[in-house]
Amino acid sequence: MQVNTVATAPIAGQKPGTSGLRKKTRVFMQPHYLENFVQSIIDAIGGVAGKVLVLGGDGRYWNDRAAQVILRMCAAQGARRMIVGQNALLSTPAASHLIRKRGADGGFILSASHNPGGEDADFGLKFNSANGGPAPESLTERIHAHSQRIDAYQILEAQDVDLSRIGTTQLAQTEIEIVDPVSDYAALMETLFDFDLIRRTLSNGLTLRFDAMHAVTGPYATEILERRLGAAAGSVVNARPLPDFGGGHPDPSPVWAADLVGLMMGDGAPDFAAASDGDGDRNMILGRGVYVTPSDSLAVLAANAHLAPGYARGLAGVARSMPTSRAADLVAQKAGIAHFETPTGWKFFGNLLDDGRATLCGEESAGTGSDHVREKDGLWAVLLWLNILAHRGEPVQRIMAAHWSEYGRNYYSRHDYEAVPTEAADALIAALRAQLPDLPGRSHDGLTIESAEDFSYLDPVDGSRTNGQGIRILFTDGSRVVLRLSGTGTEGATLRVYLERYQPPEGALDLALDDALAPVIAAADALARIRELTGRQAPDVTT
Ligand code: G16
Repeated sequence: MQVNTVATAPIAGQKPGTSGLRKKTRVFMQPHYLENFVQSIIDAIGGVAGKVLVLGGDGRYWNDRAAQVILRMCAAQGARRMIVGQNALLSTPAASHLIRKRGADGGFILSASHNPGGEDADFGLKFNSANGGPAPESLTERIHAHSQRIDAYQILEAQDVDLSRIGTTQLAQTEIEIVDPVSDYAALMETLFDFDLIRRTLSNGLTLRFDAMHAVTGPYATEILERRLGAAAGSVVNARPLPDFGGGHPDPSPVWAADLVGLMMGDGAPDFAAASDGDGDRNMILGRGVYVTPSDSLAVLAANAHLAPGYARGLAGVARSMPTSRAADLVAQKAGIAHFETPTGWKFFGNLLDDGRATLCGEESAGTGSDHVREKDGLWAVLLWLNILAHRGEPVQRIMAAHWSEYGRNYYSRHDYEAVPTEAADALIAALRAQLPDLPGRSHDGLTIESAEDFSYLDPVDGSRTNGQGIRILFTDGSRVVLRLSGTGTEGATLRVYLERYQPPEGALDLALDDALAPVIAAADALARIRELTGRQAPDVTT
């Protein structure tokens, strides 16, 4: 087979964001766009000759075509073996597990996560390293640098590989091993959780609904929840992955999974419900009559993880991203274990997990996970919740009430202003940054500012420092406002405003969220002049 060396030129903007490169699908489909980025990855990791790499994605529009290009480029450049999920499907956590289990040198994951899919929607590609985790900043910077000086890429001239049949085939000198995307992952889950106990609890009447949102988790959830654990047939809904996710946003949030929330707040709701996103790494947790915020979910999981066999020895520590509420810190403090605060982006948890300092990690953006893989893991969170429910024999609502009366409650919300002109968003952040030194001591809406800073993270494992990770303003009563620009959008800038107010156990634990947060919301607007500088009267999305 012939290897072609194709002349190309750098394409601007191939800078991986919070999680890989995400662009409009049509941008990725432009001549040379995908090839340039893949070649930049290959060059940044020192070539693929002799290497073993994993490949799969969330099944969105163009997933199959992009997978064939990556196979032809890796084969052209001497990869020893490519381990590919059947039909080029792999959830992000399953890909992470496969990289680790097979000792691979890394893997390509095709996904734009919870962003919608289709020719006029979004596409993405990220590279994970040999530890199974997202490429660290140092590598994503090298990838970007290569993309800015690329002049050629190499690709094999060959027919498509049939990815529908499990087994091993050959592409030039490269072995292509097509694997069942679900089985290794399901086996891993059986080692972590008490499947017998969960099975008994389900057969004794615990009811559940899992919304796979027509994304990649469908086959995983059907196999694990219905087949292995015996949940009633039909408990998993929207289970068939579709290239356009059925026209929806595969985003497990109260906004995009509103039907599920409606079901859980109405009569006849099941005991437990959950949803996952495009690539299966996010989760949303609901009980009858209650939505559990991702920050609270992390805290409850941290407090109860020892009830699952995989965590019976306790946790080494808990890590959360800076904008995530501080509820998990309270659990860690009481348990006398370490807690860490990292920048947004799962990649920042990698060193803490590899070094054994943190066992559980979580983010406000609907991600929770543990040291079983190096990505957040939606179905894992669902199974840990089920294990806890089965063990405690209490409904979700009662577990939440008990948690808050023990630790207090961190009322929490995130307001997103989407597709703001980039200059306006940058100007807002710059203006706020300029005032930071003068803020401590000032009062707004009854809240007095204790400290105000631009978050900078010193990685305790490798000593690297990451600056400019979001502005956080702390008030003397423990309330907090954080502002940062999203690193995953594909249109203009998304301003994220994270709002938190703490009530101690003896405080008011059942306020309406808007009432609890009203002073923090008012202070955020006064300080950052959000309405004035964005021209928006209200956030586009509130989660
Ligand atoms: C990605 C990252 C997460 C991050 C989230 C939101 O998640 O893996 O660590 O919290 O984006 O990031 P941002 O606030 O910059 O948009 P996913 O599920 O989209 O891959």
